[in-house]
Amino acid sequence: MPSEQILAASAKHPKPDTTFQYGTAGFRMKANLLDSVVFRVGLLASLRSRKLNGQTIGVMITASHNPPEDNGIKLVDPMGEMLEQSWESHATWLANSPDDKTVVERYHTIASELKINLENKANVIYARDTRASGSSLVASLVDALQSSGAVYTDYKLLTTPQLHYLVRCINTKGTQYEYGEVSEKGYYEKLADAFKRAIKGKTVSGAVTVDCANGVGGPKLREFLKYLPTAADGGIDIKVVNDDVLKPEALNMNCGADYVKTGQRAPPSSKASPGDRCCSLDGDADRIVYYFVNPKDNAFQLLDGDRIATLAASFLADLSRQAGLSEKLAVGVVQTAYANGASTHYITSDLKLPVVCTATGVKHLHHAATRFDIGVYFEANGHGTVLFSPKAVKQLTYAYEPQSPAQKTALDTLRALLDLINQAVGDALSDMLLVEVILAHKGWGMTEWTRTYVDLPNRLVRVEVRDRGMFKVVDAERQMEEPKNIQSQLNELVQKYKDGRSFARPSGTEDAMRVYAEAATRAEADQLATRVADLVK
Ligand code: NG1
Ligand code: ZN
Repeated sequence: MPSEQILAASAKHPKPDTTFQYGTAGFRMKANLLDSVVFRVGLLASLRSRKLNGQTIGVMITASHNPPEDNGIKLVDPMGEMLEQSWESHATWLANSPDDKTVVERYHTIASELKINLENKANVIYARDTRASGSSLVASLVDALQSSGAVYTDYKLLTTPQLHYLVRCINTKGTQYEYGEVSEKGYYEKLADAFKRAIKGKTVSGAVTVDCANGVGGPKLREFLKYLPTAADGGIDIKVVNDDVLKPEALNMNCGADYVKTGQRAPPSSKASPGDRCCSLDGDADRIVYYFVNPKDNAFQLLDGDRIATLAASFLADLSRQAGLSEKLAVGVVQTAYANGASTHYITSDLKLPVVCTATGVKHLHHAATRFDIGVYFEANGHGTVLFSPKAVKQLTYAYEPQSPAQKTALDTLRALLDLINQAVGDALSDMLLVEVILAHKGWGMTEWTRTYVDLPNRLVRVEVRDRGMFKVVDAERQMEEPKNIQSQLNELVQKYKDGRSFARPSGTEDAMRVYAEAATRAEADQLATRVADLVK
């Protein structure tokens, strides 16, 4: 009997005295607290697959940019998207069951409330990043999958986006939306082929140095290089750095996308010369930021998610115009309130494209991007991708007939990008090739890219508060509704600063408030952030 098996298996994974919450990035915390959570998420993965008539569900064990001693777990839905939001509360509820008996009871309650036929097949695939705690957490996951009778495949070490890719490939296999071959090799082949088509006739100038945060992106990028043409063959030269995965304590330490974005500086280990094009991935390779040292003034210049979004949006809008498709396909950009105001202004005033602002968390951006035919979404921290609607896919792949050789050329590039860009989730390796392709097409170096707009000075601060639950924010987290008096005081403060903008919101991943402020000068942005922080303290 599965119930007895689940009960017995659950007893091997006792819950510590902690309250868990499935947040913006699934469950994430110190790895030593996660054993019971992983077991219970495994049970939920079985239920989710059964609910969806045996479609394959993904489980990723990673804590992304967090320190090496952390880990985390998240579920991937059949098309490679994040777990449907309504299921997050089931995950939280199951994870907080006080004892094994309650685990089994809640497992059955979820099944009966959601009318899940427990006789249905359950199919689950999983992978992990390079953290030392990963393999023991996988063992807990396997206990759950076995005791709940799921069929499962272990994909071992993968980047988060690679797992999302595989889930989508499996569930679209044999349909008209077939996404790719179901293997890691299939992922490299698909992207490498798309890259070759997208870069055709253009030259990538100089090499790009990729800091892999000493995470899973390192070995995966090295493997990927075997499929990518070098510059000598009309491709790209990629220098891989910070790819030491044998020293677990090196993960995300003084390197990686989060280090670079938060500190606005290159990793101290960087040997790049002024002008060199560099980028950094995070620990599970779903985020990327670019940067370089400007040879003119030796100043460090960051090109974050906002820069990638604006670059991609401008290129895709140009291509769709050149292909004769601009009337048919609506291009738009999705950002969060953390996007630099200068980038938003550039998109609306210069690119003349619509911008939608959503709450923090990729699931919100992803959802909003599906409302455009070509929806570009990025968080400022470098997590994002571009989504093509079913209508866009139809136009690009067969419905639209180009009227001239120029239109045909643009259409071919769009088609290549459709395959190059990961449609399931933000993917640092795919995003990097996208950026490289666009720079090559535009004939731009880092200086030209930087010149598109000037970032407004900004400051992000973390504020410890007694209870972040008392803060209620609305309007894509830009307005504070509760406590009642704060927003009007915040407005008064903001008015005093030229180009001032500020908001405060409770973090979804840490027990703290985050305050963001921007203004015309660095000193003013700092001051505004401090004053708003004082308001919420
Ligand atoms: P929180 O802790 O809710 O601010 C952070 C990032 C998000 C997102 C999530 C998930 C900032 C300001 N916030 O969320 O953008 O990436 O983590 O990892 O960067
Ligand atoms: Zn990540």
